[in-house]
Amino acid sequence: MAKALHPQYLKEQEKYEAIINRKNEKEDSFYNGIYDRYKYPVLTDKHIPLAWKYDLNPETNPYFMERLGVNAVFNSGAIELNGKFYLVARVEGNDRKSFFAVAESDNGIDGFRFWDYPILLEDTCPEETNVYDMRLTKHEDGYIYGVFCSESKDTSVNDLSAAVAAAGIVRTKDLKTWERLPNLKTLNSPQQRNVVLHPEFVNGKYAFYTRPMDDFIDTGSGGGIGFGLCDDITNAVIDEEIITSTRKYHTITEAKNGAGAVPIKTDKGWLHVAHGVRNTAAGLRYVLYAFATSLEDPTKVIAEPGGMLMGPKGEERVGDVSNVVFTNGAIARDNGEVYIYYASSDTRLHVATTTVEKLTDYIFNTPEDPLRSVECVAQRCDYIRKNLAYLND
Ligand code: M1P
Repeated sequence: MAKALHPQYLKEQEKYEAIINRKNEKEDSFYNGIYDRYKYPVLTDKHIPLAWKYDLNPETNPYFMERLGVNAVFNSGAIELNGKFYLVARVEGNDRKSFFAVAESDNGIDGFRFWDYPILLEDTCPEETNVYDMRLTKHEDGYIYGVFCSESKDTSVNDLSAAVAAAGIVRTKDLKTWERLPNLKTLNSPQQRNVVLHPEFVNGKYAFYTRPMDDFIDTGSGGGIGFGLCDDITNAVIDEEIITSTRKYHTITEAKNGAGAVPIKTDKGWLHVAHGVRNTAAGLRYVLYAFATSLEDPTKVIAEPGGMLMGPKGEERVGDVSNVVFTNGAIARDNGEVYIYYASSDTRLHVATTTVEKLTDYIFNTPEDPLRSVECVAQRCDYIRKNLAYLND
């Protein structure tokens, strides 16, 4: 017998299919030679299947009301498996709780469709209130690891908003069955966010990029992106964190920074796309920046261009947390293409495409930040002088 369906369901379902099937295209008006931006976001709240939000039975939902609304879809881990592109997105319900869900596409720039169900993590942490920002690492041990922020209420202080951030760890082989491992322990850092698992063993150990923090929002004495080793991923403990990319005064990383996508291995070094945060009168501003670390010693930064790789543009500037671009996932394909998935203003997810060759050129041949205006002007004048001489030659 045919099911009774609300007429509005049919209209909304049509709109949903139109969003999923919308072709994306490069944004012509944008050019910097480093990467391409795209006209449409790849994931938004409109990509959420109707069955996640509405009771579809007209008898129990005669007005076809959203019962479990979704507010935003943003920071996503990314991975390519068997030629398909997968995102493990941060989906935030109207209730402010985030969760993870897998979206799949054939080409990585459009057509992302969520699987039927979001990921239901094993409930191993009774104090955990919120989870978000999963980084997906295809590790040489054969597992795909998801490292994410596991947030709990801080009950040690008399402040309703006080929270503690830790790094949660799960692993899978197929993105369908997930095994939860104990949270990472960093003996010298009270809080952790933006933790990324390195894809290879280092000195025979699991290696994590960390972000030592004294507090839930402020990194305090945390000097930048850390790096630590642990023997056993099923009981991951890091006793020493070495700072790799440091925070610097009057730069895009002054307030804090954090590892983003899993680093990309090249002949010249590991390429990192991370985020930097500075304070402004309008609040924190988050941008992306890039650097490279040595193949022999992944803690050693060997190239770090000055300034940002990407900042929020146009509509990207506005959202639930405005003036933010953030990445926790990129896909580097065997053919050299790189897909950087970045969210804007904690509201929606976009893609920017480039190649390993271009990213390497950008990282190794873009000048460093001289850190003082007078030296920055001298740097720019030197550029202009060379260019004018070249043009007038
Ligand atoms: O709101 C901007 C971002 O804030 C956090 O990043 P960080 O730990 O560097 O401050 C994260 O919670 C991230 O999810 C969010 O996009």
